[in-house]
Amino acid sequence: MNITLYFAPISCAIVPYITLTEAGADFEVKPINIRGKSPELAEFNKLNPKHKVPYLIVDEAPLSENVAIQLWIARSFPKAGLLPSDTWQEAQAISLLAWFASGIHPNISRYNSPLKFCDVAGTEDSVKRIARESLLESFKLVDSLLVDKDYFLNEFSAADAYFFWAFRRSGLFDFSLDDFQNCQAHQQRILERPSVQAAIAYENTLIEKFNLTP
Ligand SMILES: N[C@@H](CCC(=O)N[C@@H](CS)C(=O)NCC(=O)O)C(=O)O
Repeated sequence: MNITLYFAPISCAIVPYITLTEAGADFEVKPINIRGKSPELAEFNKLNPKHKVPYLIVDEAPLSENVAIQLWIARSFPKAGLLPSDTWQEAQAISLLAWFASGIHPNISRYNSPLKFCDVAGTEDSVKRIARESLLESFKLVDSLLVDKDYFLNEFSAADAYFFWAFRRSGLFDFSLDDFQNCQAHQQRILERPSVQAAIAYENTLIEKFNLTP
């Protein structure tokens, strides 16, 4: 099986990089800079009409959307235990993944690029304020889910990898996440995983190559 991951630094494409690495999968990475205007990005946008990473090609067939990508990785590499084998627990993990992808991620995007969401003059700060308030509300809820827990479920799962990205990405913004002690502890715990360290080391090479400011 040939697996290619289209990956951009500082993006949520780090989630499948982590889970493919956890799975011991053999995969090729195609790096792109989604912030720039390179020929690689133009090629990627032709290939993927959604213009978003992560984008996976498996034996020439494309798969988009992180939730589906996580489900595919988990089911293709069952020994890695990236989703619980119990059906109810698996549904809980997918519920978390879907919330992170559709409830939390869009507010990260709004805070990062408010003008993509409302271009009426003078509304930028308002879009950012509402996105920040929603993020803080979500992190408060996540913090309560992580009380006395190492992971969201019994073991590390794809949900931990996704939240790792969301919280880390939000930590690059200009507001404090210090109140969320359980999320902070979770972040440190996930950072210790070799898969995550490998993903970050690779991401750092691209941050340098593309001359990006995180
Ligand atoms: N719903 C998609 C969202 C993916 C997404 O928004 N990716 C961002 C990076 S974190 C992206 O590719 N942005 C490029 C752009 O908006 O131009 C998923 O869950 O995979």
